[in-house]
Amino acid sequence: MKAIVRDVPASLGRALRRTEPSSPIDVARAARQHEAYVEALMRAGADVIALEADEALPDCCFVEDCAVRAGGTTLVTRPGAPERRAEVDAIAAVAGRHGPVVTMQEPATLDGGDCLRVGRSIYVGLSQRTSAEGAGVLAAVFGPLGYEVVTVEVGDALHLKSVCSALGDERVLLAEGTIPAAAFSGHPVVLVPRAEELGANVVIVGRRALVQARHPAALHAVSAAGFDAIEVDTSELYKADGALTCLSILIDP
Ligand code: CIR
Repeated sequence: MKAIVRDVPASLGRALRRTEPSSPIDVARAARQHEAYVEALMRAGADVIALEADEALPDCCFVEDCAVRAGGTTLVTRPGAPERRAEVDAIAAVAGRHGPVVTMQEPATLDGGDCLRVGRSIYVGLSQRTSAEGAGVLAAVFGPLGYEVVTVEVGDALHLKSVCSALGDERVLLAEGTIPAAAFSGHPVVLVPRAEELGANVVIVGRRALVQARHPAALHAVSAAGFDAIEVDTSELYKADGALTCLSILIDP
């Protein structure tokens, strides 16, 4: 498996965020945490493709929002935040070397953080970033490839995957009290306490799972599901609302 990542820009302090963090983003620490994340991906067996940061794009390390990948095809998104739209160019260039690429056109908007693929299902969150038109494009691209696209109301969260992630090809790891488990019809849901909301976002690479450090319920859940956990601390990036999945785009062969 390959993983696209993008370095942390020195301008990260100007990244979008929903609330001001209690202390300012320490960009050097964020960059070290990002390096450790990339090392964890490699340790899990991913072949990492690292892109340089673009200082004009303070959110550029949150690559997940720029593309959705399934069945060998990449949908390059039109991110919901206008400030982030130029991030997709660098991602589209790399994706083009790994199979067909479809580019989303206006007025549709969609962030990859709103797309949760579990086996042959893709759940798409309708959020402040992802529009019904964006979800429609997702269905038009991946439906014919054999994926069932199901919309989910995201509620208060920034993205669907701010509160959940795929625990392999069958299960969903979900923070309790956020999205109703019934939204993931047909897929068993494993709950973590609301206090571990960030821990519900894990990255699975083969039999390994990257898990947010200091989230014991999430750690237990991934281990009980049979994955070898690798703990990663991205607390500094979380000050800009980034979780673990948002720092990479996984490319299955
Ligand atoms: C944003 O607000 O767009 C970024 N600061 C954070 C994006 C996080 N993306 C993700 O979880 N997929």
